[in-house]
Amino acid sequence: MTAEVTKLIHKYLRHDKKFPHVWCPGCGNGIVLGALIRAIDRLGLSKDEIVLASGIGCSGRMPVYVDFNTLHTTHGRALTFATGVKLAKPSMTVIAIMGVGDATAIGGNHFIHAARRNLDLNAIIINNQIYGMTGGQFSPTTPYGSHATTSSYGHIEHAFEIAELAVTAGADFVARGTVYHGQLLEDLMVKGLQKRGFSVLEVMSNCHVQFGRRNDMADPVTMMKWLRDRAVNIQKAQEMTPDELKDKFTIGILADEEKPVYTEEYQKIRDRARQALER
Ligand SMILES: Cc1ncc(C[n+]2csc(CCOP(=O)(O)OP(=O)(O)O)c2C)c(N)n1
Repeated sequence: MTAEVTKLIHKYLRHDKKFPHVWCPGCGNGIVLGALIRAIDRLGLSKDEIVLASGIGCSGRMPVYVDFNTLHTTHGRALTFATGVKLAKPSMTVIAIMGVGDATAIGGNHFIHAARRNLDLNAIIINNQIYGMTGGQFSPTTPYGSHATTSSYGHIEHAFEIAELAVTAGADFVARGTVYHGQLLEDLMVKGLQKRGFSVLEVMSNCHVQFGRRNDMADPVTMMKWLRDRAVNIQKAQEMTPDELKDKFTIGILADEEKPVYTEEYQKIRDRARQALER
């Protein structure tokens, strides 16, 4: 381990209290956590300025391990808690880390409405194609035809494309990365954290234990190669035909807009209401 990594571990992780972690060996969640703390370190944000909120799931364990202000809440409700924190403490950098069930099944409505409102929040969604923690039930991103404990004869539903959904719902900043492309992931996190407004980062990740094992990719390397081979840079995708893009997904920045931010508009309303009462 390099001195730099050791420094980051001691600075940002609750390594002496909360480890060992619950994640399976080779889980992509560790890569997401690494990219997140490197991004925060690059931005020079103080640990006290950051709130990391989660729901329930393997990804939901992340706040347990980091030495920020942390909230480990109920399944599907990471964004609701994050919204409350941001409205009460607008100076905080508030990040919600979610699994696909958390963000797009039980929490799906919260997700699209947070995007529509353009709250100044950072949503990081770990898309591992499955419900990891509860044993591999299919999720809203399980690919058509693949296998899960609840679709053992092949999945007959079609998957959400989370980043595209976020763009359509109105998020100011939307990006997609993978756990294979580590440096890009870190750079996208830096950009998202710097952005005012709702920023969404979808991270294509590997759950080789619950998803890969049932789909001929039982080890992390095979799953990461599967992600690598399907990922297409968003600029390159513009020159490709729909046929060439079949079964691929784009990585990079999908949207970077500047709309009025809810948290700031809300403050203006409060000021106007106060002035009206004083008149
Ligand atoms: C209200 C409620 N419903 C269901 C559950 C059971 N449950 C816990 S985690 C989870 C899904 C986990 O999948 P995901 O959100 O994709 O996260 P992952 O574990 O894959 O990171 C479910 C259904 C729960 N804890 N609370």
